[in-house]
Amino acid sequence: MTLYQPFLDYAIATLQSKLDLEPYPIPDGFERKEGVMGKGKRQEPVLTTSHGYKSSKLRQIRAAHVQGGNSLQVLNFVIFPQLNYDLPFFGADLVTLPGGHLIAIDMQPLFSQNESYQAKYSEPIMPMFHAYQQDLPWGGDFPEEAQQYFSPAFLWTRPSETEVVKTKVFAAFRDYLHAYINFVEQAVEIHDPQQLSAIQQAQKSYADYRAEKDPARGMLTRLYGSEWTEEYIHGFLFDLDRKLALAG
Ligand code: DBV
Repeated sequence: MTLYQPFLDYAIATLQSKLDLEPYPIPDGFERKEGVMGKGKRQEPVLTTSHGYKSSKLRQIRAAHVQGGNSLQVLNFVIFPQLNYDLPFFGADLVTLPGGHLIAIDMQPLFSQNESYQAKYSEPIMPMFHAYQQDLPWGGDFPEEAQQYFSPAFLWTRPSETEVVKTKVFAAFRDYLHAYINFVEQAVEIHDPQQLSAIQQAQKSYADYRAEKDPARGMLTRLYGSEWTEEYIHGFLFDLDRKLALAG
């Protein structure tokens, strides 16, 4: 059992029990990919698996799970709502590298500057955020241009102990997911053309940003080559552009 497998299992089982999930197609060649990290005696096999689901309100629920031994574990888990809901994204980037753990969990807003949007989707979770921040303090610098994509409840932390990941981070992940599912259950379809167009623009901006700045690009390219990696990023991890182009 690897560090983030329980997170993935919990998320899928919980979403499955609360929402009516269907599979989301994973393009050929991306369900499972093996590679090798490091050189000589320090070579480690690395397995990357992909997981995809959808529901009536959620366009894509997807995970990339990288398992490469004690010093390389990643679970990147993102939920992209359908474009006719104003729901935030659920985003978790759980990363273990030789230097330690790097944890990002958030409900990433469509409209970070909008007060009523914040009141609807951030304020209700601030008490939970403050409670976790006691044990999971702010992790320091992160890219300034990314700030517009995060909410005030952004949990960003760099725990040094693996035990903290297994306990506190896991608890935060579960609670954020439950709060997100509550938002999903309450969300009502949007019909106003102006609002729909703003949502589509915000979703595109987020997906384009994530695809362009994917912090895993270097690691994935070293493991699996650039052709595979670019196709993985644009054809599965952040595929909104392609889907919109198909829809015409
Ligand atoms: N990050 C992804 C995907 C990953 C992934 C799809 C498949 O978006 C992994 C895997 N994140 C990953 C790895 C690293 C990070 C780091 C491997 C380490 C990179 C390295 O050190 O080599 C939040 N993730 C990070 C960092 C941030 C985030 C801020 C540090 C980056 C840095 O130091 O430059 N997650 C990241 C982010 C958003 C998010 C910016 C949203 C806008 O959700």
